Amino acid sequence: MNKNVVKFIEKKLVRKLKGKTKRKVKKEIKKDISSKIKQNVNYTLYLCTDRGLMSSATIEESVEKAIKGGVTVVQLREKDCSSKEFYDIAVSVKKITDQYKVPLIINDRVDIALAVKAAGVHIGQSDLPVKVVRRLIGYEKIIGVSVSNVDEAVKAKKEGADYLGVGAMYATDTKKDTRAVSMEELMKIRDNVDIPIVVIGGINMNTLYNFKNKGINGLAVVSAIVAKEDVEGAARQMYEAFTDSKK
Ligand code: TZP
Ligand code: MG
Repeated sequence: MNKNVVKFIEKKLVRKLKGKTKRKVKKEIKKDISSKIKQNVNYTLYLCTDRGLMSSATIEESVEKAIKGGVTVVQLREKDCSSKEFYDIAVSVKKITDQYKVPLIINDRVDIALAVKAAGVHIGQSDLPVKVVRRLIGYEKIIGVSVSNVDEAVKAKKEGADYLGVGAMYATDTKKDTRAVSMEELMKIRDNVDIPIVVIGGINMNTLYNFKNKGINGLAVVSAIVAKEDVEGAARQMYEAFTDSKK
């Protein structure tokens, strides 16, 4: 364990031991450690999968190539499949994300996230409320929430979201039923909410420069990675352009 984490736990211990039961203290410390670990998630290049769009023969191949190129988080986002199929894919993709130590987030489905021991779940405005998801999934798991305005963002954070997906920043063929988010609204969200933000919707090599040096933690991308012939190269190019560093 790193020195800072040990120091952090010691400090918390001293403060929390005062007049509390051992069980309560243990629970609170676990909660604090989880939130510390969750704060260290690297959201720089956040891949959302889409089997319908991918250039690769299998989703496993698509995810592995993307990770090799620099993807730091993978969200399994598979619409139009049965629970069993979604579960099977999740088990299989989790083997790859575990191998590369990349967090796996499951779109929509709390049950599948729990079943495969994923790092967390991503929910939208018409999914289960954040509070309910938190109660079901526990404080150790990551909850990401899609938002399109500052009110939704503030509410999501208040109810326990760990990060926000803000979009759609640009119109995209990947998802038609989106609400447009202006740069002004994005900046308002950034100023009012202190959890990590990834931008989504039409993020590619032309648009990513608009989000540099604006306090945005990462780029959430579907087609500009999975649909490209060279998935690894596309991810690498985006990672390097956004971070100004080599991958
Ligand atoms: N939510 C808002 S836009 C979007 C989602 C899932 C799709 C983004 O896809 P792409 O191909 O990166 O524009
Ligand atoms: Mg959803």
